[in-house]
Amino acid sequence: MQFKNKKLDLTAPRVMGILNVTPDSFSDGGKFEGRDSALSQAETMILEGADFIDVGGESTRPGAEEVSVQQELDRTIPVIEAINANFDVVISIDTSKPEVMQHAVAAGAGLINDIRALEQTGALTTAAQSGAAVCLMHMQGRPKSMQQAPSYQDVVKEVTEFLQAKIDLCVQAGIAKSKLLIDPGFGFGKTLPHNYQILDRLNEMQELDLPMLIGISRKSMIGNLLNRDVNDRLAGSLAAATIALTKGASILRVHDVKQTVDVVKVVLALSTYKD
Ligand code: 9MG
Repeated sequence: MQFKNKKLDLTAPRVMGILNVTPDSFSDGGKFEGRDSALSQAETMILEGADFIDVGGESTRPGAEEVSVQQELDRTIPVIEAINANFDVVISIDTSKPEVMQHAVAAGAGLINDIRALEQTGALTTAAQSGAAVCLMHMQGRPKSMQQAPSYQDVVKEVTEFLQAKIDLCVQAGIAKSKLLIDPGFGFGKTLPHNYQILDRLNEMQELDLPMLIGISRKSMIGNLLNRDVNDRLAGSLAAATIALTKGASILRVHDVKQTVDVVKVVLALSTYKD
């Protein structure tokens, strides 16, 4: 798959390292706010095997406050420029704001990761004009209130239909299907049972015929199930990542790159050594 000027083969699963340059993200908020600490964390994750670095300047955790365009630009653009100047990795920009998408791609991002699936005014056109790849994620509601009363008849069917409609909109706007990724949006307007139903039936979403990106790392679907604090969710996250891989996930968006790369290698060994 092409990510602006970088190409990555997605026939084997890939790992995306999370780099939140925010003061308030749920797991790593405040840890990598400065350019130097962000660059050093990017380097660590690349050395551990990350093929993507997802740079985010606004927390998307439930209840998070929104930030201004300028704040998001100030947080993300210098970091993207520095990663682009120093490393050969696909940079993803985690944003819903068209202005941030445009500047981020100009600074070196090859993937737009939008949890709002290009719904903000101008986002669809900006993404199409940028030439970057796009990850379309499902969310019911908005981060501030999405966990208040999520409701579905058939969560997998509804998420799949939502993503199909977004794919159609992108293609109509001139974004080639070959530039799209899909993501069911674990934890975004979903209860614990909804999240595990999606994980169990992830393979059904392969009918959309696009690579799937999955973000489960350290989320409350792990913490609430196991009654674990956010820094004690590694084993649960790796178990869920393993299941996601066996059900067709192509990219795992994670905090713990080294351990997740090991999971990918173990899962891949099944096809390598098939008799
Ligand atoms: C930014 N962000 C937080 N969680 C995410 C998830 O599950 N998927 C994607 N694509 N982005 C996410």
